[in-house]
Amino acid sequence: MKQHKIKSATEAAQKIIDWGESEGLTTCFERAERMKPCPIGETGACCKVCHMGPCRLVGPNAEEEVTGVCGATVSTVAARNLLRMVAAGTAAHSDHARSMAITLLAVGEGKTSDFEIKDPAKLMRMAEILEIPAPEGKEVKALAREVALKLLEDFSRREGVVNYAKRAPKKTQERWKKWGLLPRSIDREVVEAMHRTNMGVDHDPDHLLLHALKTSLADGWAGSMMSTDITDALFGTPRPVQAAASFGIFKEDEVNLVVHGHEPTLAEAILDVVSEPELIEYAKSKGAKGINLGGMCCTANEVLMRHGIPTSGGFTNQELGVMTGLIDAISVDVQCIMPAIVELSKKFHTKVISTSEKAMTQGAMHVAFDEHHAKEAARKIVRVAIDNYPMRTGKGKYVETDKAPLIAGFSHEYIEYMQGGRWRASFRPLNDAIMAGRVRGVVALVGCDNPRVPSTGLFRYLAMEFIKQDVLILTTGCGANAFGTAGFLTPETALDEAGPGLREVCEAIGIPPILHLGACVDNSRILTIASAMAAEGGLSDEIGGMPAVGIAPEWMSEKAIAIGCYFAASGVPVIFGGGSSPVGASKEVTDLMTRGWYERFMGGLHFEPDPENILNLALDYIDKARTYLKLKKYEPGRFGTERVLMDMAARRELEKAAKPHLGLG
Ligand code: MSK
Repeated sequence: MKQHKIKSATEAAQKIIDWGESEGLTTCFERAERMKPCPIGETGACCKVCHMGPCRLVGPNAEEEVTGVCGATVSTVAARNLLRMVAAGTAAHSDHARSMAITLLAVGEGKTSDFEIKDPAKLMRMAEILEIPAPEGKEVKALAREVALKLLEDFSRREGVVNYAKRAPKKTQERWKKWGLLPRSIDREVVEAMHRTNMGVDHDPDHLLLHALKTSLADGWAGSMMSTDITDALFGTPRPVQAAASFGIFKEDEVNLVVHGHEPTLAEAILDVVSEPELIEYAKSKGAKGINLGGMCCTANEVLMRHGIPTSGGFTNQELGVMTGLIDAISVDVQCIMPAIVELSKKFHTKVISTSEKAMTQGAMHVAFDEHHAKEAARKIVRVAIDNYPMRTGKGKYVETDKAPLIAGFSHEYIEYMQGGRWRASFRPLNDAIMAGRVRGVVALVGCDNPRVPSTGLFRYLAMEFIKQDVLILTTGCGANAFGTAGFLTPETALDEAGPGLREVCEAIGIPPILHLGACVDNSRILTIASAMAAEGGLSDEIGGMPAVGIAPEWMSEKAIAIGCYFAASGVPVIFGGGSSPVGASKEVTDLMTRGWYERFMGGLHFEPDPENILNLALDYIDKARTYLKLKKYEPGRFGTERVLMDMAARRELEKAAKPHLGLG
């Protein structure tokens, strides 16, 4: 019997991969094996910004001796390439944010009746931060309009600073000011990045890299943060919800419709119409018992966080989902959609439906979506899925039993609430737990899953090691999907796997040791949490210096680089795993991004392929931060019998508040 190579650490995914190989089907896993990365481009040593090249800056002493035709050095080229990645990643998150702001404006101006403000309290908080005069006296729609217009200024302001930069701790802002990093507006920084990296403009690696940080801050503290806020205001701020993950979410006797991509607007409209009696009747007329909505990638995270819609997994699961033979239609919006799913879907019965005017896929059917006629498009899509239900051929590998329970929905507001209830919401208990050494530190394990490593495997390995060592994990994006499908997003994971200090904290509050914060755009929630922890006191008074690290172990997207850079500029050491460094050709650039950025911002960006080294480097950063903050030395196993985190009355109140949401009581 043919031995299959392990390509995914998720058992169900591996079963489908094996089956696909035996059927001669092509997936990203097989293509990743066949398509070796270009060794020159991989390390940032290829310059193709003009047509005298592409110039390949290689050789034993390339950094000292080789230049491109124009004289650009390896360091200039590597820094320029990195800046272009950051600009592209920032553009992606922020254009998504622009769509959200435009939707908010449409709601505010009464130009759509398909959406409304579901969380007026969140809108009010945004208005207060944006210093909109007398927000409490305003009608919700009028306020939505003002908030939208104010946030839309962040795209095109010529001078000044993006609105939300003031949400960062003062000291963090001072560092940005000192180094000229305060972003003016999203479009301005992205355009300037493209200008500076055009042939013959900015050649100084350090200067280029500083603009990479400035551009990334426009992503984190403007585009991504406003997207998170607007989405919460429109569709509800997440609170813990129970749901399920993996391919077992598909139902054999129901129409399976999957929402895939990133933008939540259409998915929300689909969710609204999917239970309409006419559509249910229509599904029944085709022989189905009902309509089953599932998610994929980050659109999945959006509807999972707010409504408990189950997820079929992250980026590398998209082709495998089609190969179950059970998806009747997959509606895609923007970002991280493999064009390969269209060809693959032709071998099954699945209909792929593109919906964004920005994102056409050859061979897919297109249903145009816009926020003014959202439900109309949503109904069309649901009907396509229903019409396709009878076309199932029976071909596919359905992993029937594979479905893991999970708890998601940890917005920063809820994390604050769960630590003190409605009236005493704060980050005090978490800060205290870190100060005492119960919780050693916090790691954000985020970002893409990747077919070039056993997909989701690095997430699983690192998460288990960290929680054993009392490190609390925050997760977003496909990392969160990886943990969901692994069954790690339950409070039981804390009981079974966490170190004694972390277990106590998780038990007291009733939370998993890995908190699902949302889609990749919701990494902004981590910035908000870090700022709140700094404001709470007892740890660092800025984001830099916290016992916290960011890790993207399997990254692949330019968006991940933008996220890594905004974390680094905000004061968080970040480690990218999985493969080689995109600036590996230049020691100078590598040194600037690690040592140089750490000296200036207390953050930095490492590329480290070895999982054990990632673990040790992260723990080392955490322990160094503990020493720097003069906190108690972390001692493994020190806690576990005594319970002094909160007094009993406080804990009872917390448990009473948390249990119904967590389904524990
Ligand atoms: S979808 S950017 S593979 S996290 Fe947000 Fe996942 Fe990475 Fe896309």
